[in-house]
Order: sequence, then C-alpha cells, then structure tokens
Amino acid sequence: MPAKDSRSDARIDEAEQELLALSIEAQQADWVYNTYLTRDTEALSSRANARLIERTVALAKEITATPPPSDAIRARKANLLRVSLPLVAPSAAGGPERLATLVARMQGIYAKGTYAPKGTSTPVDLQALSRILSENRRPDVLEDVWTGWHAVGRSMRSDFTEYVRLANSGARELGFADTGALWRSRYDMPEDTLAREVERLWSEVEPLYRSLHAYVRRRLRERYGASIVPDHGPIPIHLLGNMWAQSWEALAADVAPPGSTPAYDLTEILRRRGTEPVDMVRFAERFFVSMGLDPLPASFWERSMFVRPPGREVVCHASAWDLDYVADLRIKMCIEITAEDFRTLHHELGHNYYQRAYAGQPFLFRDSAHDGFHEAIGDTIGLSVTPEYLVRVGLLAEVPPVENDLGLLLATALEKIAFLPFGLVVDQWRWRVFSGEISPEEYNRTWWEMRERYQGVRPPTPRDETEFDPGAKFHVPASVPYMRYFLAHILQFQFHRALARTIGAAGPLHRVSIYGDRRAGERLGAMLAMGSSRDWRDALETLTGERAMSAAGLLEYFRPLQRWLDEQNRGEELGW
Ligand code: X8Z
Ligand code: ZN
Repeated sequence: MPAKDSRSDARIDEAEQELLALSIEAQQADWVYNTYLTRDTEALSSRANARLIERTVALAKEITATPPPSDAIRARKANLLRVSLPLVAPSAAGGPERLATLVARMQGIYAKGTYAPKGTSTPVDLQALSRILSENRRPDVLEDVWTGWHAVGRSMRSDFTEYVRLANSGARELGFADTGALWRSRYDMPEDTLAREVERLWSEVEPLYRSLHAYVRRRLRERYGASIVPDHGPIPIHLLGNMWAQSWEALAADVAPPGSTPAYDLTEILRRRGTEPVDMVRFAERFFVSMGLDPLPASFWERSMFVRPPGREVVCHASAWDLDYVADLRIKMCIEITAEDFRTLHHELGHNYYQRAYAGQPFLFRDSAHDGFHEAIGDTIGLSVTPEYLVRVGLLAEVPPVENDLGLLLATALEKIAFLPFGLVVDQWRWRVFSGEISPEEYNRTWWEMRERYQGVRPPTPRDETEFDPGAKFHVPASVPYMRYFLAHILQFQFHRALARTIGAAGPLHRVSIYGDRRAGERLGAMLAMGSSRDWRDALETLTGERAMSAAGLLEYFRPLQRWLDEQNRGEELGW
C-alpha cells in the first residue's frame, strides 16, 4: 500500500516541524517563568506547555492509527514521538490546560518554599537550609531545619493527587497502562525488562551501599551517641548532611579514615583564590575544550543565569537548556563557591555539550540515547576531576600521595554510592503511585517505608498523612522522571572506564583523568552526535564496546574502598 505509506511518512515529517516550533515556544515561556516567577509568567508557561502537550498527543494518536512508516528511521521517530512527553494530558476540553497549571503551581510552591529556623525570624530558602544541614552538627538544629523544609510538600498534596489522575488518563489515551508505564517505555525495551534491568543493577551495587551505610552509621553513633543513632536500624535522615540524604559528602571530614589527613578541600581552595561564579563555569568549559570540543557560544555567557538575581523569585534548581534546539545553550543555576557546585557545573555543561552535539540530527532525534545518558555525561567528566587534574589547572600545588586515596575514595563514595538507593526509590515509589498500587491516603507512609527499605534512613520524628514529603524533592512537583539519575550513576563509571581504556591509562580508575585528551573527546563526541537516532545499545557500544549497562566499572573504581570497608565493618551487623 505505497499510497498510504507515503501519507504517514509525510505526516511524520510535518509533525516534526510543527513540534519543533511548539517546543521552542514552550522552552522560551519556561525559561522566562523559571527565571522570573510571577502569576503572568506562570500562565504563559502553562499555556505554551498545554499547547505542546495537546498537539503532541493528537499527532501521536494520528500517527499510531495510520499504517507504520515505510522506513526504519521514520518508524523510530513515530515511536519516539509517542513516548516523548513525560506528561500526557487527556484530550477532553481543558485537560491539557489543567495539567499544565497543576505542574506550574506545584513547581512554584517548591521554588518559593522557605522556613525560618527556630530562634530566628527571617524565613530562608532551600539553599540556606541546605547549608545548615551540611555544616551544623547539633541534632536539634538539624531536626528543626529538616522538618521546617518538609512542610513545603503539604500544600501540594491535593494538586499532586489530581495530577496523577489526569496524567494517567492521558497516558491511557496513548495506549499505556499508566504514566509510570509510559516513563518505563522510553528505553528501547519492554517496560518490564527495564524494571528488571534496574533491579539487576541495584543488586550488583547494593552490597557496597550496605557496607558504606554500616560504616557511616557507626561513625555517626560515635559522634551522637546510641540514643540517637542505633546499633542496628535505619539512620536518622537529618544527620546525613543533605535534605534528602541523597549525598553524604558533607560528612567527609567526620567519617574520614582515622588518622588520615584530608587530601584537599576543594571548597576551601576555590574560596581562598576568590573564585567567582563565572570562573566556576569557565573551569567546566575548559575541560570540554581541552578534549577538542568547541568553546560555548557568546550567547551562552550573555543569556545564562549564574547567580540568584536580587529582587525576584526564580527556580534555583540547576538546569541546562537549549532554547532553539540548535545553538541557544544556557544554564540556570544559583552558583555557590563550593566543591559540590563545581561538580554540578560539569554536570550541567555535560547536558549542553550533548545538546550541541546532536543539533545536526532531525528534531525527533535531538535527545540522548536514553535519559540516563544525558545525566551521565557531565558526571563522567567530573570523575576526571582528580588530584592530577587539579594540579594541571593550577588549583592544587602538588599531587597528594596515594596513601591518602582512601579518604578520597570514601569522599567520592559518600556522594556517588550514597546516591544509588535514593536514585532508585523516587520512581519505584512514583511507578507504584501511577499504577494505583499506592493510593493517596498512603502516599506518605509508603514513601517512608520505601525510603527505609532501600536507603536505610528514617525521618527524625514520625510523619503522617497530613504531610506530603515526596513534594519536598524538586523532581516530584516538577514532574521530572528520576530513574535517569540512578542509571546515570551506573553509566558514568562504565563510560569512565571505557575512556580510561581508550587513552591507555594505567593505574587505578579513580586516578585517571581524560583532561586534555583528544582521543577521549573524539570517542565521546561520536556517541553524543548520534543523539537518539539509534537504539541506546548502539550508542553505548560506540563509546564502550559493550551493549548492556553494567556496574563493573563502578565496582572496579571502588574496589579498594570495598576491601577497606569490609575490614572496618568486622563485627558490625550490616543492614537495618
Ligand atoms: O537534578 C539534578 C541536576 C539537574 S538534571 C542538578 N540532579 C539530581 C538531583 O539534584 O536530585 C543531579 C543529580 C541528581
Ligand atoms: Zn542533569
């Protein structure tokens, strides 16, 4: 039936053009909203997103109903179009507008959230509260700040409940069982297979997490006493130095190997040199350029938001943008002079360099191989921020002796290994919410049951159903799928190991830096340029020679630490 086929071919081509135009409009409206939160920008952003959602759904339905395209490329595009939206609204009148309004409103509540810590009268934002959590060591202060921030979720509860219902009925119109099924179907494999892949990867890294957990719990018990930190059982979450306990790096000095001198403190070094926010961005850019990639365009430096602007509300959560899907790259961030933000800048520029690399693809392929790839690129570069690298860029005077590496590895594990169960649990929970297995009356209870099961943490005091604690994490109100970060935390070590081999590096993985290496730049660039034009296994193979995600790189990277933790934990009961 050539006539029919060519009709659906033409429809895909037209749809691609139409969606490009609508996506640019939505990006522009979102940018203005995110950098200037007002009623009006909220309305503009909701409207632009509603239009994009509405048209994407209509086109996806139309294309699904016509005979499949005649060639493999268009067939892939048709499928990507169908799964492209993280949120699908029901087509009934008002559906898209209502869903877009709910998300914009929840995002606004989160972005404007503040709390005045006990004994003060000035409400402060999430960044200031996070600083207290990472620097203060008084359990009462930490509990107050942790609890104070978590109140932000309360007023989202009913919006979130309605959002789940609407998003699910939209997903069903496109033939998915629910929104979670839609999210899981974006990985070139049946959705159940993806769920099993995630379980497999978790089972490979879980032993390392349990070792780290037991060691940190013991050190915290030594500091705070057994009445606060139990011998066996979950760790009180407010003691872990981060609002969500997704990174424990703030505890690096507290739990450092006894007798070891800290290798270096990057935060300290950056502050001592008087580093400005824009200098932090320059460091990250220089890394990519050293590998042979182009510098960022002038418009990036003119249009990005690097610091919290005075006198207006903005979304501070860091993000990277490509407003015209070609070259209008930007980041939006409230940069602080810390090692954490130094790393986050590499993370964000990883997004921008990916966006630029696939700009030559047709619109529907201007995305990463799968979303975990997008999140892994900048972090892969971040793994090359080694002592040797810091010496090369003049941030460190001399390379510290390898005897100090345990402290270094432990600090990295406090960031990367501690993250793994959190990266997993956010969407394990949302998948069950979307499927209806968890009902609104049990949102909070199940959230804490699952956080305890995977992360081994518990809230400072019991939480009930008047609270909505998932809403206290950016990606829930913003409706950003989260499993991508779990996958990225596995993939970045797989990429790092492959690039280390590409440049023929000797020595332990955690001392390998690809800084200044053009062979690594080419190898990485070849994968980035593919965008989402091929199955992600092809992209993975281009970079690593492997066709399955694997935790082998991660386990190799941390092997010396695992051995050391095993010794430290002798006699300790692991788990909770
Ligand atoms: O949201 C982010 C990035 C933007 S894509 C800053 N991340 C996750 C988080 O902050 O929760 C990076 C690591 C995990
Ligand atoms: Zn990211």
